[in-house]
Amino acid sequence: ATENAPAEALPHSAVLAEAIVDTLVHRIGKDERAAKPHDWLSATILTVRDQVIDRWMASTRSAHRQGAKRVYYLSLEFLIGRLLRDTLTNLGINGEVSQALATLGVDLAAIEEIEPDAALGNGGLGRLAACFMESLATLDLPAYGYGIRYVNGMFRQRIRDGWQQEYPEDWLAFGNPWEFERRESRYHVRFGGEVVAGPDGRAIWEQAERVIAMAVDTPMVGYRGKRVNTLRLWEARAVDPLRLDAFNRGDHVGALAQQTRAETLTRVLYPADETPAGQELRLRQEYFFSSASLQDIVRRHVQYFGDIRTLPEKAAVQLNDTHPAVAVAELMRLLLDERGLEFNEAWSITKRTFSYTNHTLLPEALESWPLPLFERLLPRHMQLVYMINAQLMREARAAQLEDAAIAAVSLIDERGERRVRMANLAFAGSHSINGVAALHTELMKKTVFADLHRLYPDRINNKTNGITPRRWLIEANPGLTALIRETIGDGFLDHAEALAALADHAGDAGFQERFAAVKRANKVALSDYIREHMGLPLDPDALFDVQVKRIHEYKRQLLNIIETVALYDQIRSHPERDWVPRVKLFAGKAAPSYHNAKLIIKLANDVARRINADPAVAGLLKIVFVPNYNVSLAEKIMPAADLSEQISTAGMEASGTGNMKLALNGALTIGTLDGANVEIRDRVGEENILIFGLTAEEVARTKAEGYAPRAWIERSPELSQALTAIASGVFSPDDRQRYAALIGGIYDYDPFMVAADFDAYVAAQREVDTLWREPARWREKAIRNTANVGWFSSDRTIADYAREIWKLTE
Ligand code: 26R
Repeated sequence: ATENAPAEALPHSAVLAEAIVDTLVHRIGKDERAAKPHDWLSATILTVRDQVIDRWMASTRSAHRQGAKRVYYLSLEFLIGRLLRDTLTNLGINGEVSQALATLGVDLAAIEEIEPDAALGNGGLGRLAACFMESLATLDLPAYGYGIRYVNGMFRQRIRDGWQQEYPEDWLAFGNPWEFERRESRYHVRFGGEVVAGPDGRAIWEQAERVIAMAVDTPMVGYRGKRVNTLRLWEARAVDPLRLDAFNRGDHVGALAQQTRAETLTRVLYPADETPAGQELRLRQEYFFSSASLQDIVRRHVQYFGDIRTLPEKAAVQLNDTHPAVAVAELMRLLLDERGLEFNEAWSITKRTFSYTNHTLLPEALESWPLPLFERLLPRHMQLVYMINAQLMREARAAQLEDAAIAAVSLIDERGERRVRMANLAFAGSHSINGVAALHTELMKKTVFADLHRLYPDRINNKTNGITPRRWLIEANPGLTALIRETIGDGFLDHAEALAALADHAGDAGFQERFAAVKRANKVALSDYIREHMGLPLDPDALFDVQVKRIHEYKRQLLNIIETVALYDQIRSHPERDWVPRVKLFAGKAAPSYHNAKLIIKLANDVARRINADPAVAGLLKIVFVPNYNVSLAEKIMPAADLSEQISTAGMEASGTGNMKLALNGALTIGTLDGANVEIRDRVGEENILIFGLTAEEVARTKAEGYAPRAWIERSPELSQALTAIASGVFSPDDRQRYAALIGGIYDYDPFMVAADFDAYVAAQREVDTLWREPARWREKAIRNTANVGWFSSDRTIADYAREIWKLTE
């Protein structure tokens, strides 16, 4: 009956319902009765996607028409998560789609929940790239993200007997309805071979192995659907997928060898953060996507603007850490060898085009490649690195740097086995080098980049990280969003800093009640999830104390676990005291090769097993390690947290972004003066955050003066007892030696200053208890956290990049 009615006469949801069924039938090939949940998911995504495409093409056309400068964000990682809810929110069609599906007997929330996460990243750096893509579109800035389409993203973590086990994450198993293969956008990427001199003296790179990079595009929708940008991920394909001669000889495997080798390139994400992979495949991945991206950028520029020399006016290429740093040498190659420019002009174009973000100061995370490997894989780039280095050395001499400083700025590390330093290459080839929080940027100037900073004092600048409030407030916490809208209106939806108006209500008892009710509902929802998935019941009225992030020694999950053991001891010894019921929640993945990180996971689980089963603390203390932390799980945890653990050794966490997500959702932070915690304190006010421990300067000084952890341990009975208990096997009766070395390391080395900070941490935790017993005070502080962290919106971060680095806006 509706068939001939004009579309306008129908409610939107009815039109949508028809469109979804039409998609289901004609593009998926199923009818309503045969459709499985995944078919409904695909049909819904494809239908929604249709609404995105017009805006997407309009966005591309308008950038072209205006001759706009474009941003290119090169990142080996994009930790996107799910896209359906995000897209519905940003298009403002959540309600309609939900209604449309309801008329078809389908629950939107249920199909949202089966969308796999696009987990093409490890942690902070990859998630930042995803938040940036969303904010770039929201701010209506023309931008492309460039990366790799890993067939297997971040591994799936299972906990078996308390140990982490890794399984491949098959996010493409049901296909990926968001993406578009661009079969026409292909480039050759070369490896190996040799460089010979051409007749005109130009370098010719020949006899190289070739691989094809094919573009696969995903639309990135901004809030209010203003703009749709492109995330372009490269897939590796063989030049000759099938060697028919070999096949016909009966060598069926050999005939496909090239295809297999090519596919290996974009098969898996390296699951290590902070410790460099070091293998050849990693360097191949880096060059593969850098080369394809730069070829694409140069092609687009020349096609639109005709002259390669205007590239820096029309393209800003941001390097997300050093992972794409080889792009500096690749652009030089394209300019010299393919466009015929002279070195000086090419070098000037390169420096004006690139900028580089540093995300870590940990020495072990600074990438460098053995020179023989680099030379064998990229012989032409090796020459270019030497040419760039010669120029750099001349400038260093001219600036009268002493020999030690010259050795430090060199692109080649000459100490021991010679290596190419990717951070120095990225620095030398960029006009801007930024840190990700104020403290981190200052430390960059004083430590790793001290000498490069002396040589080029105008380059280092700060851009404090941010998070997108769409995913991390509006979508993750609809209850809080609704409450805020009722209270201060809708302004904060478009300008996160308008959340500040909430502060006027922080002391209002009625508002506090409602704020607390939202938090409680979120805690019930998380408890339901944990009961369903782990069989563990939690008390939603307990204090939810969460530490969720990659497992790493510098992040000090161990400090938290040791404090938990000490607390357990205290509760048992003083059962008459007024203990605050707590749930200590941990989640996070360890790099598969990171022994101590995996042992810390096992310890958390061993401690949980013992404590959760002890009637002496029942109702007072529960420990839970939630498996497989990812973006979707974070969306459930952030809104349900009361206390946010940000307890890294001062000076080691570049920024942190989970700290921002938790504060935005009304958790109080217990933390060190590290990374962006410093700026969070500045904004929420000292009285609304619990800061403890050594400062970065004090850490450095204590170490310089000969830190002796054993002495600190002996002075702290609580710490001694907890360490002894763990080391002697109280929590590991099946293997009493399990933690002997881990704990022994704290006595003898303790590079992460667990012993030095322990007592201060315990004191801060007892202050948390005191506050919690006064709900009005706690709630007021929680509200002030939400009110005061709008500045940490990635919209603000991106606006700063756009103005100060990319020069897109005034
Ligand atoms: C070299 C290679 C193995 C590698 C090293 C480090 C691969 C990945 C990483 C991840 C690092 C650089 C990372 O994620 N850093 C985090 O970046 C976040 C976003 O800026 C910060 O908030 C966070 O503090 C920092 O650890």
